[in-house]
Amino acid sequence: PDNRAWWKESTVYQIYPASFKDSNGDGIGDIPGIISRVDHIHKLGANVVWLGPIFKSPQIDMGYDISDYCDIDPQYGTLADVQNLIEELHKRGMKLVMDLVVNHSSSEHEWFKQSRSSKDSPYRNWYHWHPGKVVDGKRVPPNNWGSYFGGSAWEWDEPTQEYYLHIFAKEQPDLNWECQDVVDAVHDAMRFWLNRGVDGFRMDVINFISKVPGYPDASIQDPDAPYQNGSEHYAKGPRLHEFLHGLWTVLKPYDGFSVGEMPGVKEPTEILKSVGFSREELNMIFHFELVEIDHGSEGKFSHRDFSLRRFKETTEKWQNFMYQNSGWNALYLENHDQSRTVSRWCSDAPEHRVASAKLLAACLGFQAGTPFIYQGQELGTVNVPKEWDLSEYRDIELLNHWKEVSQQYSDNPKKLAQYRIEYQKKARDNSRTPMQWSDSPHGGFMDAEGTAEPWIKTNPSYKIINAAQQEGDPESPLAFWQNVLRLRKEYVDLFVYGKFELVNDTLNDEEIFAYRRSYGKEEAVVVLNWSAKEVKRSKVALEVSGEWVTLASNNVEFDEGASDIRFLPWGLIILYRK
Ligand code: TEU
Ligand code: CA
Repeated sequence: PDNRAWWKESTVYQIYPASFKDSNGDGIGDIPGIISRVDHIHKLGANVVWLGPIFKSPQIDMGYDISDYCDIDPQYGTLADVQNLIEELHKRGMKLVMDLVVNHSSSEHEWFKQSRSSKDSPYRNWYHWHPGKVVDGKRVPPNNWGSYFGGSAWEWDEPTQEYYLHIFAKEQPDLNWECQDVVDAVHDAMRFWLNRGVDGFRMDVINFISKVPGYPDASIQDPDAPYQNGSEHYAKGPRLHEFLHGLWTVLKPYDGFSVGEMPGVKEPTEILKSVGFSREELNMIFHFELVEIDHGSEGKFSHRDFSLRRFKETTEKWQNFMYQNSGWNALYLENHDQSRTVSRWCSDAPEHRVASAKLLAACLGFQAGTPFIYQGQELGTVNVPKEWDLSEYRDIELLNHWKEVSQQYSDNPKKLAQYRIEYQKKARDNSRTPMQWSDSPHGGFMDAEGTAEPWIKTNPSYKIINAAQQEGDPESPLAFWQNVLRLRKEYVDLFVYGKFELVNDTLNDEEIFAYRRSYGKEEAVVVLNWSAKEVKRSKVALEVSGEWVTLASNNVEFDEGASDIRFLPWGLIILYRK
C-alpha cells in the first residue's frame, strides 16, 4: 500500500529567521519581514514552511539555545506576529512547522537557573549533573565525551561543585529526559504552539535525547584528541523510541507534522524504527550520510574529495530501503548547517553556476520523499567569497574550532592553512548570509535603509544572484525549481510514490548519475551529467530508446532519431513515458 499522506505530497521551504527578510532596518531578519515574502514561497510551489528557532534566546547558537519555549525573541517580533504569519500561511493553504530544540535548553532558561541554584532544587534532575571523578588527586569530568563546539561535554559548576552535560556549547545544557517533568514540560510547550495553529515540528538532534545510564566513556576514535565523540552512547539511547512515541501522542490529535534531525545514525534499520509508517513515532528524518560525504578522517573540517559514486550509492540505499520498508525520506542537500551545494559539490564558476543549480534541483526534486529547499537554494546561491577574513564569520562552531586548532597547531602553519580552506568550503555561515532579494544594497534584505549593517555580511554575489532578476527569467534556477515542483504535483503517483532504481551500471559511470522512477505503466528517467565535461551516452545504455516525452532539460542535445544523447557541462534531461 502507498500509505498516502499529505506530508508525503508536500514540499518544505526552510527559513533561517535571522537572514530571511529584515522589515525594521536593524539588520536582523524578523517575522513581519517573513510575512512580506510569503508569496515568494507560495509561487515557488512549497506548501510547508519550516521556520528556524524564533524563541527567546541569548543567541549563543543562533537561537538553538532557548531560554523560553513559549515566547518569541524580541529581535524577531511578538506572539501576535506569529499569529499573523500562521494566518497568512493558512489562507494560502500552506502550513507552519517550528523548530523544536529539546535535547538541550539555554543556560539562561529559568529551568536551568533553578537547577543549578542548589543540589536540592526540584529542578536539579531536569539536567545531567555529575560529581565527576578523581584521577591522580584531581577532579575531572565523568567521561571523555567532547562537545561538538569544542572542549569537554562537561562544564564544572563551582557553586554546587558538580559538572553538567552539554553535548553542544556550555550555554546549551542537555535536558534530562529520564525526568518525567522534562517530558511533560516539552509536551506542554508543543501543545502551546499546536493550539495556536502551528502544524508540526522539525526536531533538533532528537535522537540524542536518551542517554545510556552511567555516562560510559566513548571508545577511542582519535587517540591524539583530548576528547572523543560520545554519540555511541546517546545517538540511539535505550529509551529513544519510547520518547519519540510520546511526541507522536502529542501530535496525533492535530495530525501534526514531524521531521526528526538524526545526526550520527547511518543504519537504515535503526532509522526505520523511528519512521516506519506504523511505528507511531516520526513522519520522517534527516540522516547525515550525504552531507558527511566529504568529511575527512578528522571530521567536518578535514578534507575528503566528493565522490559521485558514493553519492549515488547513498542515495540509492535510502531510496530503496524506505520504499521496501514503508518508511519515508526527508530529501535535503542544504540547510543552515551546510554550505551551498553549487559550490560544494558542483561548480560555482560563472559559466557553470546556473547549470549546476538546475542539476541539483533535478537530482533532489524527482526522488521519492519530501523535498526540503533551504532559503536561497532556489536561486542557486553560492558560498561566501574565499577571501572572507575570519572576522566576517559568526558561527560558534567554526570560531570555537579555530580557537582550538590555532592553539593545538600553532607550530604547523600548513595544517592551519588546510583548515582555512576547509572553512571556506564547509562553514555554516556560507548559508547564513542575508537572502538575496534584489541587486540593491544588502541584496534587498533590509527594507528600511537604516544605518544598521546586517548581523552578518551580505554575500556580494547578490548583484548577480537575486530573486528579482530571476523572477523574470524562464532560464533561471528559480524558474527551474518552480517547474520541478509543478511536475512533482502533476505526476504525484510517479514522483512521490513510485519506485526508485539506478539506471543499470550508472553506478560505475564517472560523470552520469541516472535514475528511473516507475509507478504502474508510468516511468521517468532522470539523467544528470555531474561533471564540467561534455559527454555522450547511448540511449540504449540509458535505457531510453523508443518514444519518450521530455519533461525538463538543460544543456543537452536530444534528437528523436539520434542513438546518443549529448550532454554539455552539468547538463540534464528528464524523460517520461507510460
Ligand atoms: O545541528 C545538529 C548537528 O549535528 C550539527 O551541529 C552538525 O553536527 C554540524 O552542524 C555539522 O556541520 C542542530 C542544529 O541544526 C544546529 O544549527 C545546532 O547548532 C545544533 O543542533 C545544536 O542545537
Ligand atoms: Ca529586523
